[in-house]
Amino acid sequence: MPETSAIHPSVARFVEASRQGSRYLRELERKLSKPHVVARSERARAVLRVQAIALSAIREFLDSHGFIELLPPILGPVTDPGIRGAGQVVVDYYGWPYRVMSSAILYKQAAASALGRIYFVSPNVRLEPPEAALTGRHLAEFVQVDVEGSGMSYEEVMDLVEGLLKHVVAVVKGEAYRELEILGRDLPDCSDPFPRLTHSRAVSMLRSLGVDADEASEIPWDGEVILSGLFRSPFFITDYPLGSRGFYDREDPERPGVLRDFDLIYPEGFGEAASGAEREYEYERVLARLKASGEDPEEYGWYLGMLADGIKPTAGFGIGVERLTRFLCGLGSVWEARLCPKVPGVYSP
Ligand code: ASN
Repeated sequence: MPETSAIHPSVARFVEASRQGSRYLRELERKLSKPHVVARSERARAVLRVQAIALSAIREFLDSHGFIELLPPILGPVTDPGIRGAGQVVVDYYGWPYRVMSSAILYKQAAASALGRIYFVSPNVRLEPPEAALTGRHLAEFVQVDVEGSGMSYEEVMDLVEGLLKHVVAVVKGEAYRELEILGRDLPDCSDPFPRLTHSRAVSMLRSLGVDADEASEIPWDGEVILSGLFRSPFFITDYPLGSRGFYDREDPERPGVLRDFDLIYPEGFGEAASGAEREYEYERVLARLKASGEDPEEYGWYLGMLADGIKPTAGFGIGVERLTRFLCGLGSVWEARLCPKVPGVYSP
């Protein structure tokens, strides 16, 4: 285990409180039933102001790097299945079963192939399992800034998201110092290059701490918090194993079984910030990956049709806005980063 001082006290307090399980959740449900009261507090107003400043810093950064903002898709015949077991929301769209976007990944590939560098500020819905309410970092409804560029490598995308986060932290430190003071948040220094470690290195680090982690799978949620607590600055985990992520993360042609992808992780126990990758874009390869991940290619008609026509290779990432807010403000749980949060399994307006 890391020294406890490396985990931010508010994360440690949340972990402690959430041990009460359903008692904690009932208490939360009571609180969330009155959003007008919660939002009146000085603390909530400071959090939402930091979020607004961060969001405009993100737009400023991406716009100045040649990305154009597109309006996000909300509904579609199919959506991202690579969401770690979370359920999708199906609505009746004139008799067709349509999905509420769990992520805009399929549309990002279409858009970046045609337009070059694009982003969506994209609302996503994922019916996470109820136990995700106790991780402090899951909401059933959240917003991610979903970025994609054609012809980019995943190394270039990591440089981009690193630059973006550094910019946001600098702007927030400069423009929101009063809010950070109200929140008692002393943001860690993010100016040094972010360390990059491979997935297999991350797994061996966890194992050496006695934490169960598997070479063939994603890093488990609790393992990620522990790893995150070992670092003083954000860091990347790269090169996830084939089968552990969405079918669209590109397999390295020279290293079969290894994906050209990454997660960006916040320090101090705050966990995942962003995930990204180079994409599979060739029809045959995508078809094979879809099938291997248990998806029905029939459902991906427009997408496979697009790939059969041919698209450019693209790469990108998505950064969660509520998780970013949680990190910037030093919040115990991500629910504080929304006016009316949808915490998995918790009834709320
Ligand atoms: N936005 C992520 C990405 O670009 C995908 C996701 O949200 N599942 O890789």
